[in-house]
Amino acid sequence: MQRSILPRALIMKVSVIVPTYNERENLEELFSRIDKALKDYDYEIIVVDDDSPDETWKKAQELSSVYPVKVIRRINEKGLSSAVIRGFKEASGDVFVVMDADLQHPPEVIPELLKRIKEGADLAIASRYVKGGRVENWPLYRKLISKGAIMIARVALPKIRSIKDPVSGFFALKRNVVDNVNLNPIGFKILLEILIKGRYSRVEEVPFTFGTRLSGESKLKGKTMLNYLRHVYRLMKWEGEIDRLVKFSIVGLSGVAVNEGFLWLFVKMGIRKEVAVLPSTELSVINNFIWNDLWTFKDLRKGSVLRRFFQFHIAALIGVFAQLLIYWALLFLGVHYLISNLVGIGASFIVRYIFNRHVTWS
Ligand SMILES: Nc1nc2c(ncn2[C@@H]2O[C@H](COP(=O)(O)OP(=O)(O)OP(=O)(O)O)[C@@H](O)[C@H]2O)c(=O)[nH]1
Ligand SMILES: [Mg+2]
Repeated sequence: MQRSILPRALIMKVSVIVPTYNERENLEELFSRIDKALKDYDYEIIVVDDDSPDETWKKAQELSSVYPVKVIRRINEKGLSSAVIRGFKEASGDVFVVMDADLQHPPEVIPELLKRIKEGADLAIASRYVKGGRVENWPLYRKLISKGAIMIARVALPKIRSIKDPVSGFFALKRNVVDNVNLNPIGFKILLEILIKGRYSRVEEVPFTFGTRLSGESKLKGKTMLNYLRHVYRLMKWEGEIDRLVKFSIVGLSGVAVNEGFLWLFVKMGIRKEVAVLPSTELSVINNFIWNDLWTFKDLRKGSVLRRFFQFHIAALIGVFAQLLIYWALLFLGVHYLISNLVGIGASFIVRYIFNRHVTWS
């Protein structure tokens, strides 16, 4: 349908937000391809440039005589996420699209993202990791780092565990997902921030091929994994997941006390030490289950308590296996047995927490 014959109010306006830093060479092709892709839409492009030395902002201003481009030149601020957040503030559309300037995000995918939004999604992610999506020309190590980073986020933040590419830089969203939401500009994965703090109910992923950079240089290469982990940690805190971990640890410690106490009691009662450890351990598991169910995960109780009780035992068993595996492996590598055991206990704690958080109280 031609936009000219539709009443304006019926057409959704799209704001394409493009953060840039030294992307002068890419703008012309980027704008022309966006323009083609969005020929059926009322749209604007918001370029947020951090005073690029190659004068990207100037080039964008020049091109604004040909395309509907609004240029924000930030002088004293830097950072990808804060640039996107600034773009949200400047945008006048009902739907926002966020994408890179270097054509690794093909503009031809935008109509599919918008289609999903029109069909009811609040957020549509162009995804490298759903069926049909892929990354071009990445060496194995970069793929592994990317996948590993995503896995960490999905495990640490259960809210987004079903999303395959929660760190994509290419996505579309309804304006109200982020309207009046206080997004933190520190992390550079703005989508992660939106997925945790935004207001939405339906998210969809659209496959796309993440291409090779057309021109210019990568800016994020030097950014460390540590930065990313800090971001995930902050979001865990925000979600209350850190509080949960702390509660789970306290309950675990109470379990140690229960275990030791009953072991002492049973031995005093004349039960053989080799045997007394079994009921005392089971009593500590029961103790831990009760407190975790009533306290740590009280907001996540669903269905039958027996099912949870059973799954909690499975978690405990997996924990024991993990502990022994690590213990024996480290012993084999020549590590001191007490250190080996400590690392094993740590591993057991982590697997038990993950299993319980994602299965028992999911
Ligand atoms: N405004 C602004 N834009 C930035 C900043 N850092 C990166 N960008 C832009 O954000 C987008 C993504 O950055 P890239 O360097 O392409 O990151 P990448 O795609 O992970 O890395 P490559 O695969 O090497 O390209 C590009 O459009 C950059 O120009 C920044 O500090 N401020
Ligand atoms: Mg890039």
